[in-house]
Amino acid sequence: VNVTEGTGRLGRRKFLNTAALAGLSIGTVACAEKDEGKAAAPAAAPAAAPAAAPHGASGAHLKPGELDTYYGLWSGGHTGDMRVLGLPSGRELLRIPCFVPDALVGWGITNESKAVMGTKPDGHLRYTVGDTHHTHASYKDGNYDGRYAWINDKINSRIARIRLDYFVCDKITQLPNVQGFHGIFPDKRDPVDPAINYTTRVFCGGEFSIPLPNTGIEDETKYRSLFSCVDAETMEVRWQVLIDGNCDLVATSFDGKLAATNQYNTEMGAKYEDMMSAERDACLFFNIARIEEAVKAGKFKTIGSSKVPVVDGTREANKDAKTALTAYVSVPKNPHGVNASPDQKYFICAGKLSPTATVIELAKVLDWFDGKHENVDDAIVAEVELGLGPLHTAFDGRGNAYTTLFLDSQVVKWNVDKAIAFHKGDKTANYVVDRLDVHYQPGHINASQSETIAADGKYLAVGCKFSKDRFLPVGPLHAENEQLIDISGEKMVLMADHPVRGEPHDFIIFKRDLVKPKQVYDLDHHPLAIKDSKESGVFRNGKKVTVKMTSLAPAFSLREFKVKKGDEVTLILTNLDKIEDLTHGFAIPNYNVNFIVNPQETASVTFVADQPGVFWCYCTHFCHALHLEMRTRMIVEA
Ligand code: CUK
Ligand code: CUA
Ligand code: CA
Repeated sequence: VNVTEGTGRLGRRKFLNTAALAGLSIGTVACAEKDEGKAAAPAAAPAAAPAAAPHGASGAHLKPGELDTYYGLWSGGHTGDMRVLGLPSGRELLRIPCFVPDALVGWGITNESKAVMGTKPDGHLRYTVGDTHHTHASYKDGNYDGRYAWINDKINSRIARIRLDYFVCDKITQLPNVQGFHGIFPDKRDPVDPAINYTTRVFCGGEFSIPLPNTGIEDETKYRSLFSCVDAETMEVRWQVLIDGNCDLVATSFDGKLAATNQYNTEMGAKYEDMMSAERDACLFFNIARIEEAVKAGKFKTIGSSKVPVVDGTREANKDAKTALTAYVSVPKNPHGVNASPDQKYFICAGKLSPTATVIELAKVLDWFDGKHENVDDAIVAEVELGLGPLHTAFDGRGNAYTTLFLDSQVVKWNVDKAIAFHKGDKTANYVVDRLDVHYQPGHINASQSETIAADGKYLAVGCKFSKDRFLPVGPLHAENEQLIDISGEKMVLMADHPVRGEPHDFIIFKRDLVKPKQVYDLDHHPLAIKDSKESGVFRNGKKVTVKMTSLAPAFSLREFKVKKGDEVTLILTNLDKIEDLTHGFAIPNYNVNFIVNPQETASVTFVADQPGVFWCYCTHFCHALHLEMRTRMIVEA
């Protein structure tokens, strides 16, 4: 397992370069692995390393009461939420519902959350499913600034923003004319205005090609994908780029000038065999300043009922480097992740169906746009073999990259400069530094502060898609295995396994002092806040009834309230408790109502009082010795 040379072991399984086998093997190797004896591998790897890691990063086990030093923001996968972890402990601290209703906080139940999620004309939620993959946070001066995080919903092409002061989702935007919105990355500064040294745009990759507009035609040669730019503040879609091929993941440069997406379907095939028919695909670069100039100059069209300007980024329209909006850099067959190195110089595409990583030098991409060299592929400074099924790459800030090898169930640590030297012809450059078995089939990987200028090379987390034998069996659905690795030394050291509910995909890890969470709301955050319990009462306007109530442990301001059968009731509840951690809940039996109000928070629900009777509305969140007594009666008169 301890193969340290850059090549060598790959030859025997080079079948990956041949088309049909490769696609199939991804599905089957995962299952076959255990029978091959790979499950016995942990004994050979330093898996038995004690929780106290030897290299200086502290162990994963914290003493009771000890706080973590890092936050992790994890995508929740098809539970449609974002998860907040403390690291290195791996303890889950919060789930932030975004795209999918959540019974704890009443997400999708309260009027406020429904307004964020989006409703149909009948008032019901438009969507109740989601599939989050990628989460990234806002930047300032090349590091996270603690304002926002964003997360994608692949199913319904929505982007959600999370406020990192309250750790809540405050806006969701659906991208027009996009299906399979996958990669997401905020820009890190403005390409033109040096004063804007922080995130103002978020780029979104459209993975599935569709007819534009989507008229339901079958001829897939007419399908196209769009790359979208969303305004970080307004969350409106600023512009889109019509492209050839598809988008997968997204990366942005530190100077704000470039964004890129890896493309696995340059063939624009509709069947997977077609999607892997070409030997090479692409990493597609976007020249942000030029795109915005083109939009300003009116060089765009719109698609269907969408008003969003769409510029032409297809190959045909962008042959002339000096005016090109896009550049298609060729990379081997069906690449997966694209990641920006913290030294600000490179984007790295992982090979997936090719056992390689491709290192693209950003300065040379900009040179091509400036007409300084003919062939944009000259920007490729390394294309080196790493192992089977490379997917995603993280960085330690010391010149090393860490790439997951899905098929090999390994993380490979490799030195970027040495890989470049090797590619240039120095065959003595041993760019592979270390390999570590992980359990099993890793997808995303990220290191503490990895894609910031403050990459600190302490912790590496790996999202293993299969956990197999690593946890107690709980029936057919296995937990996934998020593994934590100490990367502070030359050798990687496995620190801990963490079961996680499927399926996280991507995550970021950053120092705890980069966010300043607020623990109590400002009463004014809600225009309907009931600031004085004396404002409580039942206010009737025909069949519409507003019930205003406050909570102050252990009582609701109204001990009972009366409405009539058939009334449309809007109940507004403000929690007047100011004490940190003093949250109340509000449940109405048989009315499908349950939500919480945090200190000084206001929330409301609207429902039709269609069942007469007495309903004990009670506090669902333990708040006081008299929590069980904290109730109010809703009397619905027949
Ligand atoms: S994708 Cu899941 S492992 Cu959606 Cu980022 Cu690579
Ligand atoms: Cu209020 Cu429990
Ligand atoms: Ca392909």
